[in-house]
Amino acid sequence: MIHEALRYTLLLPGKRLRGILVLAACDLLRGKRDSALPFACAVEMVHTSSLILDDLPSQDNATLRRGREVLHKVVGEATATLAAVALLTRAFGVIQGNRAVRDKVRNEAVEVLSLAIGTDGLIGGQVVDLESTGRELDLDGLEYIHSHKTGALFIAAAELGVLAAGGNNRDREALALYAKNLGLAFQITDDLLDYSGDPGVTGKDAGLDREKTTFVNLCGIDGARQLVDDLIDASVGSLLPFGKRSALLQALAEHVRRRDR
Ligand code: GRG
Repeated sequence: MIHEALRYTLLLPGKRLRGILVLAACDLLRGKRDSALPFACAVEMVHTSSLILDDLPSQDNATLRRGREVLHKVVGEATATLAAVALLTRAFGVIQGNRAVRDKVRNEAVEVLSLAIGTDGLIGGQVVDLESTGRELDLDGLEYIHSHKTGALFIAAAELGVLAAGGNNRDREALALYAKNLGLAFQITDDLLDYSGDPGVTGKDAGLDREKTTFVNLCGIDGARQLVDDLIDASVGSLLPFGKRSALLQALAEHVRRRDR
């Protein structure tokens, strides 16, 4: 039962964007796919863990995820919570099991991922988000929440790709900036889809954010679209030093600009 619960949300068709980001960042720097794959899997496990927790009645109280009933509706809240913790824990085992990279790289990967999840990352963003429900937020407050809740894992994904490839600090800074802007743009498109997306296409509830401040109700649809454009342009701008090799990461950013799921 617990293993079925672990597999349920993880193996439903998510977009795997964060995992793809790990692999694409590693490819860009001519790293080996085998070095990056375990890191990509770990990032997707962490992401799935966060989705399961986020969907719980005590948090977003969602009903639909990846086109199916949320995990806690299938196995109950207790088992869903344990599945999320198990996925999170196992993600670090998968990083440590990556024998294609040196010890130093594995250790750094653990540090990057744990910081991204922690109180200065996903958890920090989620706490402020929960505390802000029903309260007015300004653009800075909203950006704080989403650069932590969503952006932190995008940045970690890019950094893990750089680590897997043995990239230098300049590569790491450029790709972290790419991922920071991409993550925020992704979140704004998420708000746009919550407002006007089709659950049959997105695979998740629409209108869950109605009680919250979102980029759409703060900036309007056109304002939110403009922000997405600016952020995507900025993220693509960070790829300039890499020339043609960055085609895949550019395409990923363009996909986020136009996505409908
Ligand atoms: C302990 C890992 C952990 C987290 C605890 C619950 C929580 C803190 C944070 C919530 C983070 C969260 C769910 C942010 C929302 C990010 C977001 C836009 C998710 C949707 O991502 P998609 O559309 O989903 O990429 P798919 O299903 O395609 O993977």
